[in-house]
Amino acid sequence: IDSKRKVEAGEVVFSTRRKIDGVSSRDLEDALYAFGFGLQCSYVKPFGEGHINETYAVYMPTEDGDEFAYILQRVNNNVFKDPAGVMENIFGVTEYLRNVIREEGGDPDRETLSCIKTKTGCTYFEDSEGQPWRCYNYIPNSVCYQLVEEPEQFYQSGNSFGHFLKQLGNYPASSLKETIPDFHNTVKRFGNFQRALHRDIKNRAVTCRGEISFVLEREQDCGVLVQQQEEGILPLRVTHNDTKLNNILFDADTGKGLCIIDLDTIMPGLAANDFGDSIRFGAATAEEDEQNLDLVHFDISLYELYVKGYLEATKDVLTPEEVESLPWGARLMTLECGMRFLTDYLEGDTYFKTAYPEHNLVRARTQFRLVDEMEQQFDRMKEIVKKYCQN
Ligand code: ADP
Ligand code: GN1
Ligand code: MG
Repeated sequence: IDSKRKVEAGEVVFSTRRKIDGVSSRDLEDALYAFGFGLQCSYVKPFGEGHINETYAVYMPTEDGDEFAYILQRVNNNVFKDPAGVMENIFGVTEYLRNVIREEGGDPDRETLSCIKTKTGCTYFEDSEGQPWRCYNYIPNSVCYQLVEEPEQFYQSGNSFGHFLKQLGNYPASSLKETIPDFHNTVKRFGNFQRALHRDIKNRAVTCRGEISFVLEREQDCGVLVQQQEEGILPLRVTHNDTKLNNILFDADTGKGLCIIDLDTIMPGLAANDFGDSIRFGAATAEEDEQNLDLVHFDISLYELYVKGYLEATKDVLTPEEVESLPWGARLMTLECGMRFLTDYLEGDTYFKTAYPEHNLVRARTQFRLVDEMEQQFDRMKEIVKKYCQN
């Protein structure tokens, strides 16, 4: 893509083929027109590091030059089968959050996403191939991290995700569509893994025997939180379900957590899973697809900072059972994610975007390394949670 070129009416913006159903430049262009930017926009470029959707930065001309003004996304409808339901959830939640933020004296335009409708008033645009596109205002003066750069950021992240849970405490959960059924049902995820292993359609099982055993040995663990939820010990709340560090924007000036983004998977779920998914991603010393496992560790001091931030925001609302479930959330979200990567590897990489054939296997390995280290430090993880509950 030539990111400096002005887009003329009817002109091809760029052509690039991506792994998941490459986006045609024509569809991207149609989407720009649908949201009303066709003629005005300066240029568009691919953006972000997500594994599922396609994200683009839309630049608009201003007196001082081109400005990053909108986020345009093509939603992966292989993963999200009901895009209208996804958008309904997001509109409902962000509208609700705007009121909560106003009551708190905050700025709703910066502290939650602002969705933009199409020129015809729809929540999303469907392109010629039936693929859904949606648009948000870009939140200016914000930063997003792939890896914790300063420990304080992880404290901020815990505090923001905790605050988010609290803000949505009274949201009518029953109005939410279950956009991906059984998304964090670790027992079902284990079942999917077993099926992929039995089918072994790509004959890849032979290349990952150690990783397969790692999962099979942990079948019992998969049921720990699911069972507590089914027995009514753990309540369902409105949860985010994809609480990676790169799904929160920080204020570029103050460094404080600013806005929770990537709301596609907002659904009823367990607090422990949101907590755990954050730990999985953010308390790791290397990126999710680091090939050198010597660099991949679970950093318990980062874990402690997250616990501190998270419990400061939530200890009044979580039940004692929920608080106790948090360390299990970390272990199980990490195991589940590794299992999902391994499943996708066995199935031939049909779900997550991959850049090379072993990409999903590499990702699974980092997750299992983290699980292993969490298991070894599990008592300490529980003590840390207790410590910040009492303060
Ligand atoms: P994905 O589902 O692909 O992860 P996200 O919605 O998380 O997509 O967006 C990808 C990236 O785009 C984010 O990590 C963040 O850097 C940036 N981003 C998304 N929405 C906004 C926004 N409204 N303002 C600023 N940056 C954003
Ligand atoms: C996907 O879209 P993205 O990159 O934020 C996935 C998460 C995984 C994550 C692993 C809808 O998130 O569940 O934890 O990759 N999202 C979906 O990095 O499956
Ligand atoms: Mg994201």
